[in-house]
Amino acid sequence: MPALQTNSSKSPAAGTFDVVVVGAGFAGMYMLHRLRGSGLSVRVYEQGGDVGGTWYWNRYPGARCDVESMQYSYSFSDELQQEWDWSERYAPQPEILKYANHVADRFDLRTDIQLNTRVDRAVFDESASRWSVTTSDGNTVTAQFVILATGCLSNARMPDIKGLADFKGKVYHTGHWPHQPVDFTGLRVGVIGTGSSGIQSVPVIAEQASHLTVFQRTANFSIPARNAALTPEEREEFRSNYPEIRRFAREEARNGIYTDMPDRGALDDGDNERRARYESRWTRGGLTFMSVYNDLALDRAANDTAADFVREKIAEIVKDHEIAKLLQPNSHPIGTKRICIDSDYFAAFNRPNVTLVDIKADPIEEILPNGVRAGGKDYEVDALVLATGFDAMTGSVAKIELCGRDGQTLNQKWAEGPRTYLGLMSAGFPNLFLITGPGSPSVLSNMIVSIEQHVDWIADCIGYMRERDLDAMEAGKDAEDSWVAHVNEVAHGTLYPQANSWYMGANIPGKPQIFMPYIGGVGVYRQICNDVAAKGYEGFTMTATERPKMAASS
Ligand code: NA7
Repeated sequence: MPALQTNSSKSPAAGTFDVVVVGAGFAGMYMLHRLRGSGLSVRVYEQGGDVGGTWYWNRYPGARCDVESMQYSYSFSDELQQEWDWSERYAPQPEILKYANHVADRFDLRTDIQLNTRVDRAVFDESASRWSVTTSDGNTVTAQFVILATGCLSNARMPDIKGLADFKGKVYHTGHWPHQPVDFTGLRVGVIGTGSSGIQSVPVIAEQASHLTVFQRTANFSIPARNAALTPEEREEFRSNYPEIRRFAREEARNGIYTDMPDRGALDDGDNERRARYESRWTRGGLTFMSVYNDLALDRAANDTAADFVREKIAEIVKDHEIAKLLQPNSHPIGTKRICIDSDYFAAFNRPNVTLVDIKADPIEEILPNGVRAGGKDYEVDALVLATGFDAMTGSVAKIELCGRDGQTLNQKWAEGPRTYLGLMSAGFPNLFLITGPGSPSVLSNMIVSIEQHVDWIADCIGYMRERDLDAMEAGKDAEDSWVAHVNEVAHGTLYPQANSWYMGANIPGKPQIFMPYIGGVGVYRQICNDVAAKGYEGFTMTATERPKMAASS
């Protein structure tokens, strides 16, 4: 049964809303806050048992943000950013979830959020310019607008491995972790997957488990997080500089993170100077390793210098030469799969209780009731951790049956890959917005910066329509085609498409391989969106429904 809640008092009739928002993560919560501030009636549906989105589900050991928390936090309320105390440089998942709950309470959001409720279907009624939205509790409501705040990494993907259903021990997916603490003490544990979730959880599980076997298909680049407690002085320094930090992150940064901007390419420096720069970023830790030079995502020779540096570091950390070689990524340029941020990941392989299995060379044949068979060898395990990732960017949207004009579903339209104008709307689906949808910087950025930008743009756009009595808005097909072409062109001017990444949909068998996020940078993208709005929402059409004329009173 749904956890609560009341209809908004602003709702003109039960089950009739101005806006339905799908998802109560960081995007959905801020969207609700903005729309309520404009006097609209809003209902948010959230599948989870509480707010927080991806941070509600991803509770695996070692889960923490890979963007520094003083930056991975809302900027829309100065009181909030001045008063909330982050305890560490990279907040652990429980603290981020606590922050999400704090925001929900502080801005009194819960009254308009219905938890434990999935949106299953939404159908656009062209005559009324309204969506009819059906939820998992069997109810149907209507709304002029539907906004998908469904998250880019929220649809955990179970791998299709023979025998998995017959495994006798417990199976956990990192993206769908139990709410009760999991204790691996004394157990033999297998971790499948070495993306960010595997890399964060391996060192923590290794501390508990009697033995840990890590099954690696693709070795990944990872930079030390250098996580540490934040001192009051460090917090204060951020707070007093927030106006500039937030401005820079929104307008100038490529990835929505305040950092030094590179002024040269990797080959502009000699070997010693370049090494010193990499060394200094390695010591500083974190994602900004990739912004030491301005051509690491563009030029293979430049990229190789950074990749070689990290490979050398792995060889320095890992004592066994053969294991170090297996851990050194060679299949893709550094950064073209999301770079990972770790705390002692590579050092974990020096422990006597950790084994690395190269399943690229010796693929997993099947899961046995008590272990994993790979390359003809059996590895006994009592518990399995699947750190196998997500059907990213489109997975959660695809789970909803969205019927637009002429009965076409979004899944039909996107059968060959997602198509949007600005990542905000898809032609044929009027009044349906996506927050951080494919075709926007989204996962290539500090998500909260991109979320706030989209929420503000959408809220302003709805305000514009209401002021002018406009009922329907839709992306134009030509504008969408040009944008899709532009997104592809920019992506193919970089090294990113060289990796089999989830950015490309390559981790999901059968998913069309298209580079989904917009790589032009958040500052450039924001300017494009602002220009579109300033030109009266160029590329979109906005229409008013014919209303019956009132008879003139005599
Ligand atoms: P990722 O980054 O998609 O990593 C998933 C890992 O699981 C990756 O190493 C995959 O290898 C591996 N994988 C996936 N399916 C299988 C199967 N069937 N067999 C063996 N190995 C498999 O997901 P994460 O959860 O770690 O991180 C997602 C994002 O969350 C991350 O980028 C951060 O932004 C936060 P592959 O590389 O496909 O060969």
